[in-house]
Amino acid sequence: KKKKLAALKDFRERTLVAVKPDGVQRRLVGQIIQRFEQRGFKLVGLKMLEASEELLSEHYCELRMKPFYHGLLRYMTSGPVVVMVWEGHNVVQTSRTMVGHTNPAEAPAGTVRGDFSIHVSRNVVHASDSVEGAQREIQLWFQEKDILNWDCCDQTSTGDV
Ligand code: IDP
Repeated sequence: KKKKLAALKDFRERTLVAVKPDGVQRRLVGQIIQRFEQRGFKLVGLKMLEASEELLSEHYCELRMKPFYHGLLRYMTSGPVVVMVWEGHNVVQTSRTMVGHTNPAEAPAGTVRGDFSIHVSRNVVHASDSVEGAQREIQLWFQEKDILNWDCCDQTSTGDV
């Protein structure tokens, strides 16, 4: 029973992925969502918003002293973002691999940044970098009620149809 519970928890790992303003403006939202769906992850939260400076300063609190910090905030407030919560086995680490290196020049082809971007200041997408970081970011961007648990139709009885 314990083993079953641990396995269940493992499949419930969650991460925060965001399409940044340049990704929205370049109509890349669909392709980015498609990659995560196709890989096998489960979309449990999704919204579009213009992020406030207050929210972004919390989100990027560890970067406050970096020389690019103010430029980063200007970038992230230059248009709406699409923020998502994805769930599944090892989703944090696998998402980072799918997104690629922070600097697109070092991101291999096949990754989101490697396929869609050329400069670190416009790198299209965000993905949490640790399980703890993901929990913090999900709490920051989402209310618990807006994260939805759902079952796949092929695991649901159709006897009542
Ligand atoms: P990550 O997004 O890959 O986790 P972080 O180091 O946490 O990378 O940086 C957050 C974001 O800040 C990056 O995704 C990128 O948009 C921006 N950034 C990082 N380094 C630079 C830089 O040297 N110049 C401009 N922007 C940067």
